[in-house]
Amino acid sequence: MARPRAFTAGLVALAAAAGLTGAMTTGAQAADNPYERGPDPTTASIEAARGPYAVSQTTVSSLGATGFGGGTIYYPTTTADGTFGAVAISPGFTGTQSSIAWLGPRLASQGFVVFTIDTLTTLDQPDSRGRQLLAALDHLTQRSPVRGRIDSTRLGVMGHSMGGGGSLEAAKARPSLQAAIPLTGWNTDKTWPEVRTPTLVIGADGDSVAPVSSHSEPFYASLPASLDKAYLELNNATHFTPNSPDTTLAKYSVSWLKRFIDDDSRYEQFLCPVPRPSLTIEEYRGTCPHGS
Ligand code: 9J3
Ligand code: ZN
Repeated sequence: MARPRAFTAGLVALAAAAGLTGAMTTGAQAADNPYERGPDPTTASIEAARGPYAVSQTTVSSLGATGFGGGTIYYPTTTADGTFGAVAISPGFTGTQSSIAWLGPRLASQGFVVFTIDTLTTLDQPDSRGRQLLAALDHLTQRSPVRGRIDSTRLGVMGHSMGGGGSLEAAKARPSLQAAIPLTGWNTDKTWPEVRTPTLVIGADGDSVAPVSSHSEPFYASLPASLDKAYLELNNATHFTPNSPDTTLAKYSVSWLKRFIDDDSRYEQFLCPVPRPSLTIEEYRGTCPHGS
């Protein structure tokens, strides 16, 4: 894979010298990356309430789930575009899947199979939530009715609060995961040097439940310097901002999942150079450029 990629970069450089970048880039990338899905992205497309794919959904009963509490699978309706990457998402302490449900169709419409889960009990701690996210991914790829639509080598995890802490636990336990995104994450473990999964840590400036100074910031800082990682601190936001549709959270989550689950370099433009502070971004840090 490294050789064709370098070769493609060379072709693009030659094309740029010849003033042909626009025509060259699209064709070369489409040929180079078997995982990319959907049209070339724009700021409008990653900010949109819905992406290009129509979405269907199916329920997984707690009675039919092993090691987690069941949930809802959101997936692109079409079978014309091959397989998709998949993401499991855990709610936080005392929460149910309804608290993070908006992310199901939001992310699935961009071209992912998304599993919003219930936990075994609403009081489960982050380490348990991490194991449950992995059990949910196993269910998704091995037993669910949409298993044939999923590329089981291209999986990610997300979660809110203790579910975000759980997404770090899941990544630490299963380094084959391609992306992790803790949302206003909470964990008593502040150090994550073991993680090998590209991780976008999203915190909120006004979070008094999981203050960024004692949760998201040390999580980000402790991830390996060599890792593809980023820290997005939402401006004018609280611990519960991830429980409702949020454009900034969504646009960078979509970009991160596309960049690392689909290996889709078309989304690098939204991540690097790192976004500047704005009315919605308190702070953004990242290891740019991503990939190698
Ligand atoms: O999942 C969360 O919202 C974690 C924050 C919390 O309520 O911790 C209390 C122990
Ligand atoms: Zn640790």
